[in-house]
Amino acid sequence: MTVIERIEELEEKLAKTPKNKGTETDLAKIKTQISLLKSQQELRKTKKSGISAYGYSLRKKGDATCVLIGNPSVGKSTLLNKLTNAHSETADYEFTTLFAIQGMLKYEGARIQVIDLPGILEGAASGTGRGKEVLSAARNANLMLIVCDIKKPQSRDIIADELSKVGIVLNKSPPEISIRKTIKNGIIVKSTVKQKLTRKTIAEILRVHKLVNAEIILFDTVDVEQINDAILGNKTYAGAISVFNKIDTVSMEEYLIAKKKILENAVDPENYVFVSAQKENLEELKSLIFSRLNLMAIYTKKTNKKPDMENPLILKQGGTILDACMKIHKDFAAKTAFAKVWGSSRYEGQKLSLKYKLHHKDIIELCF
Ligand SMILES: Nc1nc2c(ncn2[C@@H]2O[C@H](COP(=O)(O)OP(=O)(O)OP(=O)(O)O)[C@@H](O)[C@H]2O)c(=O)[nH]1
Ligand SMILES: [Mg+2]
Repeated sequence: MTVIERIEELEEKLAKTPKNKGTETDLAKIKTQISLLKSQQELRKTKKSGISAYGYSLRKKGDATCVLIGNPSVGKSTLLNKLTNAHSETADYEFTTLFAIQGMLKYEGARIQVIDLPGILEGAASGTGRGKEVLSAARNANLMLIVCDIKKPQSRDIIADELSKVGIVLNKSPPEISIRKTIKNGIIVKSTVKQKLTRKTIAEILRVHKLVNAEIILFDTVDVEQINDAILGNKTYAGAISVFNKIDTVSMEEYLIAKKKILENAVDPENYVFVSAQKENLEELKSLIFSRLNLMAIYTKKTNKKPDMENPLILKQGGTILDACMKIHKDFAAKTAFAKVWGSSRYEGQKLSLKYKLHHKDIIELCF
């Protein structure tokens, strides 16, 4: 029996099994066997076809990376050229861009790498065109910019769907699950929150994965798929912004109607922007990119000097004074005793310890 036949057989069994509390463990076991086989099959396919992101994947640079992804001719390269110093060829025919091209977006002192990818079509995840390679290059980015033409807004969902088929989860954080192999005592299930699945079911899922002695701690309420994903590590979590481009090609009235309809159907309308890459300045998009990358700019100053407002330190949100020191040089952390903070501190120039969590646009003076 081939792997595909085995998957089909299990899927049939799953469909036939009644769904109630009494069959929960059996259903979970079948689902887990299916995910395990699918992931093995995927691995085999990738190895056989030699799929690599060659030509599409670029080395990460700057403080964070985002990719432009979408159907052909929606204006990805035009956007790249407008957002960054790059020059990517643009033309009114499809598949103008054949390889990844990058540029650097400078915003609020941050250097954000923007990668322009070739256009992809529906079916990309199952191999249409070079879709699989392009999607796999997108996996490395911190943020996806899904670009579509305002006249064809449905293409946003098609692209989001293709990304999801290769295991890229958009705008969600991974459930917090910790799994640790142990040397004895079998499977131990611990949970800090109420679970829908029973402990027995959760333990059985681990056993299907051939885990005999292990401790699993759940900090979120999870389903079977999420436990499987955590064990197989086959999901990538990334932020996404949906960019509806070419608004200059429709009348004001058409634009307002289209925008209203798109936003009404959106799951996360706060991540939607409407632009004209050709005509507009793209301040709103730049600002959204910066905030969705969860970056913050921290300005530094020397004693009795004005702060350097040109070259801030770029930290991830939630970063501390210690992280700021490390960003300058690792030796700085050992030397620094505390910092004076202007901005988020209770009063100007408050002396705070290295553990203090900074906020965007704080000014700090490191004291030795
Ligand atoms: N009117 C108008 N045209 C645009 C806009 N953005 C891009 N275009 C045009 O649309 C065509 C395609 O733009 P590209 O930037 O090459 O599109 P792409 O998404 O990179 O296309 P591929 O590389 O083929 O996937 C070009 O003729 C652009 O000039 C826009 O905001 N308004
Ligand atoms: Mg292009």
